[in-house]
Amino acid sequence: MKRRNFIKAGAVGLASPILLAGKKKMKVNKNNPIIVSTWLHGIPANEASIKVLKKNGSALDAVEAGVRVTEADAENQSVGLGGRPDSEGNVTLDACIMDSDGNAGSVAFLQNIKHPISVARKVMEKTDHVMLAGKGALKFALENGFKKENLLTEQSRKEWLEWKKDNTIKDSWGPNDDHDTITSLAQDNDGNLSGACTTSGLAYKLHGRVGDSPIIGAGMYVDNEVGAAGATGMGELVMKTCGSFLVVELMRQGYSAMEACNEAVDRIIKQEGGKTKLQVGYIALGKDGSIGYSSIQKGFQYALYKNGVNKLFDVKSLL
Ligand code: SD4
Repeated sequence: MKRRNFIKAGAVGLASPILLAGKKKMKVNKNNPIIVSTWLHGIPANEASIKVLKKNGSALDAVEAGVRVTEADAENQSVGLGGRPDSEGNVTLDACIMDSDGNAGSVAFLQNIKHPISVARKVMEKTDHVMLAGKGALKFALENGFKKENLLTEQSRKEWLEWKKDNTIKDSWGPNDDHDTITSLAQDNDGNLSGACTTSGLAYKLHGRVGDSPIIGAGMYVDNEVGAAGATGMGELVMKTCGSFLVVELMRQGYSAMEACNEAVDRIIKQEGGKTKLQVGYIALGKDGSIGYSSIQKGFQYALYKNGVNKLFDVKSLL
């Protein structure tokens, strides 16, 4: 392209309605705290977050307190303690957190620490890095006062041994219906947004596999001017479409929280050739207090705290 044409094309781009829409100032929801979290375990997580927000706490403290409840729940086999192990019997955890100033922290492939979300927060607050992984993340956690514990419960160990009897990685690795990562998004009294995401990832994954959940912009993303979004489901599909960033960016361009979630799910379906058996679900929380949610398959649920009520909702799937 000749330089003059290039400049002309650039000028047309700048004047496009999409970009102008992106400059629109959004109404800010204040003094009306909102929390939206994935799945049924979002209900007790929201309860813990509400306590923080009712005391005028920050959205950041709220989401951390919320997902810590899920991480500590040994009955929950998708997050923290009691999480299903990888194919070799190791519980490996992924988590990320992001605040209203655009700060972010994350840990990936972390073992033997019950609260990866709090390690992620420490990475955000105590280092110049965003992400620590594996042995380095564990070393950092131990140096910062976290205790090493066995996270493989008897129940999860038994199920893994059963799985090992008649499954090989090749024929069975992939999605199952029992993976329920928690992503939680909150807006505090000041209207500020934050988000947290934590998981043990796909059950019986290959040793070393990291999903979308610790990746800023994939598993979760916050832009305090516009909104926040988070994901659950098959992480590979979320990573390949930069899912949570996409949802927030679409909101910046003028899409509603709901339209943005639907478009991000639709993007995955298109990329998969129009049909897939895999599941991905998104939740979104707009700066104006609006809510969005969407999923590929039936079965996705989200827990919403708004106007003093904490309630579980079913999501109508796109496929
Ligand atoms: C992952 N996204 O590791 C996670 C799994 C998940 O609900 O979300 N399960 O791919």
